[in-house]
Amino acid sequence: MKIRRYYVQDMKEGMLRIREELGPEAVIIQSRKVRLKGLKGFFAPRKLEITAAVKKPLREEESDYLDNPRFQKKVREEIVELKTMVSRLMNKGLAPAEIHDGEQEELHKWRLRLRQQEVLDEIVDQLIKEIKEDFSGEIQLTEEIIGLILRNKLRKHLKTAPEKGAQIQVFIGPTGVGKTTTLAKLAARYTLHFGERVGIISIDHYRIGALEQLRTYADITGLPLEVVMTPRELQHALEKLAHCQRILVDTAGRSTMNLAHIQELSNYLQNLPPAEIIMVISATTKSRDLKLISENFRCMNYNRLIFTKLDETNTYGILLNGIYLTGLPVIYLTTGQNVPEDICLADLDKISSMILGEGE
Ligand SMILES: Nc1nc2c(ncn2[C@@H]2O[C@H](COP(=O)(O)OP(=O)(O)OP(=O)(O)O)[C@@H](O)[C@H]2O)c(=O)[nH]1
Ligand SMILES: [Mg+2]
Repeated sequence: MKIRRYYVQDMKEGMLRIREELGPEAVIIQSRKVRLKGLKGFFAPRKLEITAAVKKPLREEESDYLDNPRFQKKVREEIVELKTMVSRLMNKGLAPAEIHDGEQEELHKWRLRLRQQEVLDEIVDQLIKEIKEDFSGEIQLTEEIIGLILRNKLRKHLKTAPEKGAQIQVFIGPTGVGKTTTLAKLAARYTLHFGERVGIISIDHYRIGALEQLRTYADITGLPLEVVMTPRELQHALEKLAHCQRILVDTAGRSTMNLAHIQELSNYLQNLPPAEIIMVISATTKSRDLKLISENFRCMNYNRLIFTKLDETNTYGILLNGIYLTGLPVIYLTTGQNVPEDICLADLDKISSMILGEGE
């Protein structure tokens, strides 16, 4: 209970002051006419003394705090700071409403950057959420620190596989992504770089000219080439090339939408000895199509990825998206039409830098 005493001219003035200071809940405990102390009080008319009380007054410290000039100054400063912050965001075309759930500006910048790289929204959300949970309030998350944390996280989420994992490598994927070109690059790499005996098989008999491309290559390099038309012939060809340390199998590109064609090709691979079935994906593929590709080709039981045509884009989110959607590791990246040079081993650091837009 808070009790206060007022000296006023009359009850009307007293009620006004009590309302103002103690609020509408205040009650008058006592009122009486009194003469104020001192000589001045003796000659002046008598005053009305009112004693009023309120049950739940403002806490002493609280009311003192609000009245405190230092507190008021701090509030004014904070308002100025907020105003500056809002106008800064507006100037950058980043309206406050766009701040994701009140997301810290630096974190939001990275969110936008990952989106620009066309990393799938669900992956961006997950990465940012992890950072928020792991580092909430512990350290000042500057743009640079967030970049380092993201790099670390990407290294964990991305997957690569060493080369030469199996004797047989089958190249599958949509049309025109660079399967035959990549096979030629690798045939040269294995022969020239590692001194291996390499054999080539083609089960590509759909497109006119497709076989010619490989035949010319085999003629120039002197590598044995077997052309097969049925799954049974594939078995025979594999036996014929059994002496090779590496057997590279080219397939006809299948339209992602033509499930019958994909299924037909998968029949060839049913009784294959353990092999690397490599899904070749162009880095220029749209995210939505990537989902379709990863699902529609699933019946082929592919177990590795190669990304081609990295030279034709400057957004690299597809590397992370592809690994995320398939759960599979990448072996190689290709970066141009030149055979054999435009190919390199997939490297976690290199891929992370590309996705973070830090260039290589
Ligand atoms: N820019 C660029 N072009 C590439 C790359 N790899 C292949 N290509 C080109 O892509 C085109 C198609 O290449 P192919 O190797 O015939 O593609 P494919 O997947 O075998 O095609 P299909 O057998 O018809 O399904 C050719 O012009 C290649 O030179 C690459 O890494 N970068
Ligand atoms: Mg081809």
